[in-house]
Amino acid sequence: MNRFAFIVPVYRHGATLDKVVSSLVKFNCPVIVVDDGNAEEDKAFIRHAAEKYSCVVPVWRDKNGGKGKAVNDGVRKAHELGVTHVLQIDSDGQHDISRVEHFLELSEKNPRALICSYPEYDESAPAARLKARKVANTWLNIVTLSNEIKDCMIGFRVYPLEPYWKLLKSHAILDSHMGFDIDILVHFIWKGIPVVQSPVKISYPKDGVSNFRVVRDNVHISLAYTRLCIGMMFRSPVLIFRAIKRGLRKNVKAVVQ
Ligand SMILES: Nc1nc2c(ncn2[C@@H]2O[C@H](COP(=O)(O)OP(=O)(O)OP(=O)(O)O)[C@@H](O)[C@H]2O)c(=O)[nH]1
Ligand SMILES: [Mg+2]
Repeated sequence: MNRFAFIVPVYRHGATLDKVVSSLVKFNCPVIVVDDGNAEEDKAFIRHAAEKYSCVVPVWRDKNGGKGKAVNDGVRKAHELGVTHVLQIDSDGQHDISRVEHFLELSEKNPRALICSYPEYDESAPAARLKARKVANTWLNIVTLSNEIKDCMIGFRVYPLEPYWKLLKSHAILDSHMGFDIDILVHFIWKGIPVVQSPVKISYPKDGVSNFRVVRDNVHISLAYTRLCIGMMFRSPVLIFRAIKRGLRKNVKAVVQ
């Protein structure tokens, strides 16, 4: 049996935190809420959640460091708590929380795997964000030499803790901001961790707060992919070998059918 915790990083999303946490309480798992150096107003929402729900474990970061640093601090806390798997969910309430149960079940069935969501957008999604995502996903195919992963940037995922912890201990360079979700996914794939994918609906509420900064975050994503391209070159023999194996498996399946 997996032992789960949730990790909810928070930056300027205090107002939507209660909605997210209140839907997670029924799973009877620790909900690690990471304050990423918020202003007092948002810190107060986190304090309030910790008082209201006994499952909330707050983690306080002095300064804002970016989603990557916040999630990694959440993983350190999860390790202290002795859990085996963490489900990371954003605090802005954009992810369809009704999918949590299904993702936990997928993780129970595939304990070694990273359970990775891919977004199903409605008409509220900004067109520029969708285009940027397509570009980022193309680069994912390049640095993994595979076209099997549908999305590289979504936050809604269940990570097995052991490989995540090893990655942190190995001091692998992981982006602190918007490149983080890409970086961590690619490192898991390079390590040969199986990835199970399932969709999650994403909505952009009209009054929603986005921390996305076009220049800063695109620079972070570009730098992350530059590093990953270099990493891919060193790993290319293994990645090519895996790609050939995958191709052969597909051919065998085609013959059997
Ligand atoms: N962007 C960002 N998010 C942070 C930071 N620290 C913690 N977070 C949390 O990380 C999650 C993702 O942040 P969002 O700003 O929603 O990023 P996103 O969902 O990729 O971008 P949008 O498509 O604009 O919503 C949220 O729960 C944030 O509160 C930070 O410094 N920057
Ligand atoms: Mg968001």
